[in-house]
Amino acid sequence: MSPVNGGATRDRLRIAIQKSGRLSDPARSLLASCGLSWRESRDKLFCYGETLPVDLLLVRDDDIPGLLADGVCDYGIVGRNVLDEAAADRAQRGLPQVSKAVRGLGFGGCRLDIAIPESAEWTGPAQLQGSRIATSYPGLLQQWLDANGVEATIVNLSGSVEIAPRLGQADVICDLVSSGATLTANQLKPAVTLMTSEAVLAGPVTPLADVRGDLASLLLRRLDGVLRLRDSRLVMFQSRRDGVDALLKLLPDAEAPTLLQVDGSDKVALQVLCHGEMTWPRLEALKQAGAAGLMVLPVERMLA
Ligand code: PRT
Ligand code: ZN
Repeated sequence: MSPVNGGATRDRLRIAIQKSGRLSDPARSLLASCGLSWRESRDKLFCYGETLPVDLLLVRDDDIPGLLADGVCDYGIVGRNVLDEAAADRAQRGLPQVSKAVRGLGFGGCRLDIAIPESAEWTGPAQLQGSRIATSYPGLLQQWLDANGVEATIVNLSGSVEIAPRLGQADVICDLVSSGATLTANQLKPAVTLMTSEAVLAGPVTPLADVRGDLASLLLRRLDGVLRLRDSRLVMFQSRRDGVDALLKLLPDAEAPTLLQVDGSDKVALQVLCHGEMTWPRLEALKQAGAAGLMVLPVERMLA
């Protein structure tokens, strides 16, 4: 039972997302493509759900794990890095885990790397023995140091981690990296990856028992449909009937095809739902194997 609201149940689901930042637009549009819409409040911190009783709370991403733990929100969209750091902190304080990632969402991808000065050579974790490492992820870093038997001083910074070595605050850093441009601009280079991250839907370890549980199931079903569709394409082509097996071998990510006899010929028309990217080389390989009239169509909606 959630400790907030006096442990009372709520009849509306509440989802926390980042108010502004890298994850806010993709999180909103993902939820919108699940059929949710909201009435914006004047303070823009709370959005009342219109199509379904699912409200949004717009907050700083770092606050999301705490809001979930306190039962203020039921679900949240947050970087796995933030969720895992909060979990590491709870573990260190001997607290039970109350939230977990329930779905990877395929955006906000990055890595948590240890980066060292460009001029240094990376020889392995032992090199960090006795060093000072600046990071905003002390819990995850400490876990990695422990796992690698390294004793180092963690310099906990909430921002501008990458300039810490130049300011003499630390020897190396442990920070998020996506393109690597920030490291290069600060004469640093990636040495080792502690974790790869993406935005996740975080939710309760124990499923919600009241009406919010039903709402969550509905939302997850829609979300699965949306996520599945994101890379799905309907591929249509014709081929000789005896060439179909060879063609389908080139589509290992396809679902069972629909075959239609083309009148007055030995040809069949095929419709196949593929879940991988349909690149030009893949299409050219299909053509080479006898596919004619190839067409790749986006799929707008699917209900399994
Ligand atoms: O205000 P609020 O606290 O909500 O936002 P924030 O500034 O803490 O977060 P924000 O919007 O920067 O990031 C939100 C989430 O996006 C992170 O928790 C990650 O899960 C994800 N993400 C993906 C990133 C990056 N890529 C990223 N590159 N978060 C931060 N960075 C930073 C990194 O810290 C470094 O400073 O970008 C810089 C490196 O980028 P490159 O491309 O130069 O390597
Ligand atoms: Zn933040």
